[in-house]
Amino acid sequence: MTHFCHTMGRFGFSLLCHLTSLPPVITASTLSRTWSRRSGVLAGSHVPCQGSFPGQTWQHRTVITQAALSQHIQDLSEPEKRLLNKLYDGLIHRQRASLAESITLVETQHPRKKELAQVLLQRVLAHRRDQEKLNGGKPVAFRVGLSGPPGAGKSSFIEVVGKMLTGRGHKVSVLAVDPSSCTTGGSLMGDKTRMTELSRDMNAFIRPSPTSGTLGGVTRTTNEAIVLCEGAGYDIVLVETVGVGQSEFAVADMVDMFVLLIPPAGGDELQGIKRGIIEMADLVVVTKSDGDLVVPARRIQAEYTSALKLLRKKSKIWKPKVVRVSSQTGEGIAELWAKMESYRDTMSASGELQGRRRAQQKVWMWSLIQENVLCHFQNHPAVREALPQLEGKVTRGDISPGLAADLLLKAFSSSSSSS
Ligand SMILES: Nc1nc2c(ncn2[C@@H]2O[C@H](COP(=O)(O)OP(=O)(O)O)[C@@H](O)[C@H]2O)c(=O)[nH]1
Ligand SMILES: [Mg+2]
Repeated sequence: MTHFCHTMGRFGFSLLCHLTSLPPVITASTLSRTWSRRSGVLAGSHVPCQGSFPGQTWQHRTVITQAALSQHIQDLSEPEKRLLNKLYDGLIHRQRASLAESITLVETQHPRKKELAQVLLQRVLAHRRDQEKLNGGKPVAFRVGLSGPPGAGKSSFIEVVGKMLTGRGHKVSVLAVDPSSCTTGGSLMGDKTRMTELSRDMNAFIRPSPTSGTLGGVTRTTNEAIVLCEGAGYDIVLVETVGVGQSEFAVADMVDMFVLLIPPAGGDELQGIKRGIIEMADLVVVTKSDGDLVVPARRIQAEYTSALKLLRKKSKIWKPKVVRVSSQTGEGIAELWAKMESYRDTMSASGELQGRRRAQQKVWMWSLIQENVLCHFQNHPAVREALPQLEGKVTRGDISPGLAADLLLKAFSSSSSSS
């Protein structure tokens, strides 16, 4: 176990190391067992072993959480404590600089700073729980994901909606998840340019995703940035993502409402929109419904309205709608927001929204575990040693990929549990 924690050297596993003196917890062998159920781990949401804590009571779990955190805090040096206090105080007193600095902390790749970020997040989460209690148990912020092909008009839409909302007294934060940033350094979306007014608004906070790292890393930090924005008093959190790769599915798993924006363009441009993502949408918005584009916008609206009727429903009580707006003329924007509020109120009153959030917490935890475990697996000495030869055999067709994977997992789990 010591070896496991040591080689891991990443957040999560050092926390687990702190926990090892407190039974019962997830151990390396539990994780290895989880790993051996390969298909589940790779399938993400269908992970068979849910890492439950057998025999635990609620109080027991609370004790463990507190013990883990206090153990963590004991390890903090004086300057680290001062830094965390400064960030936390600044954050809950709604200082933008503290929010920006806190997000930088959660985005770091530095192992120690990652741990500090988790301590800060725990404190902010506790603060948010208190706020929710004061709010009668209801969420303090509304999280909305906005996705669509490049050029669909997402940023222009956020600029107009954002300004309308700050004008009504809301505090709006905008987080951008840019999957292209992982490979190209951020070409698709690195534009604050369409949000010129919003970026000058003192009641708005705009933050692009970091320009390096894996999609898993970027989505982790987005999830954590949402918590920080809420802690800093932003009651509306908009998450913009380009409909490329898996990022839109990741965003759909971190928001209360997922909105798909579609431009009034012809077949080719819409080909890239995946059926799966239309199923995830709680609302479809046809953008740029102005001037010559009104006619094609109406046609697309009709097409999507009939397409939605054939798709699997995501919610028991909410029927996804297709609306038309123009960020240029402002037409349909206020009505659209009214629909989004009605969604929030309906889903919240039925408890479905809270249920979705609970499920998302679990998805989030598992994506962290996957990110960490995969990294550990790839860096494991036994795996590194066996990998080149087995990869060669698989590509030559000497052995099946399934057998190679089993052999690698065996090498990994046997040396993990013996260490
Ligand atoms: N006619 C019209 N053009 C728009 C509208 N909204 C955005 N655009 C244009 O569409 C292009 C892409 O907009 P942008 O907001 O950057 O799209 P994003 O890539 O989805 O964020 C820009 O040239 C905008 O000026 C609109 O409501 N009407
Ligand atoms: Mg954009």
